[in-house]
Amino acid sequence: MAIERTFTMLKPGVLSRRIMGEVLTRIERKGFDIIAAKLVRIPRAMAETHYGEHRGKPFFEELVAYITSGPVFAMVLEGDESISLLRTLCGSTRAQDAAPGTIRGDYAMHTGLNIIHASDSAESAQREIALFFKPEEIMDWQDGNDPWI
Ligand code: 3AN
Repeated sequence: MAIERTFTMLKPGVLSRRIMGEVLTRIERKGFDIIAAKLVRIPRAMAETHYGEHRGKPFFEELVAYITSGPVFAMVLEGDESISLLRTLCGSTRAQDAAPGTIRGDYAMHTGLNIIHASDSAESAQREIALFFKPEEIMDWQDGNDPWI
């Protein structure tokens, strides 16, 4: 067991398609603790930092344009092995490979519009959490009887 924190954001299409509740339900039902959450209109420079590893790739401009096109819903999730568990729940990056039953598999037709971001490693999670949240915005709550972590 290793309790981890991971960063996730629901991309602009989630808000405009009014499916935030459905996606959040999947995240909560799985058992993650939501320990921070807010709507963010990402400035271009912040988007370029967040997706820095993709700078120069053919889809970079499209990615930055999409992620800055409207508010995202950014969250910090906590739970046992949460980084890899959330990646599994999201499904594959490529729309054609995302299995039905995963969030991307059920809600995304296009790789560039694949509706959710999830950190891919402990290092990315730490960097992304720090980019989006101040320490005081993270609520480390425990309900005292939480069987899920
Ligand atoms: P993931 O988000 O699954 O970690 P990354 O880090 O490879 O995948 O890609 C970041 C984001 O860039 C993806 N969520 C997707 O929106 C976009 N993206 C990745 N590969 C492509 C591609 N071949 N064409 C268009 N967009 C892409």
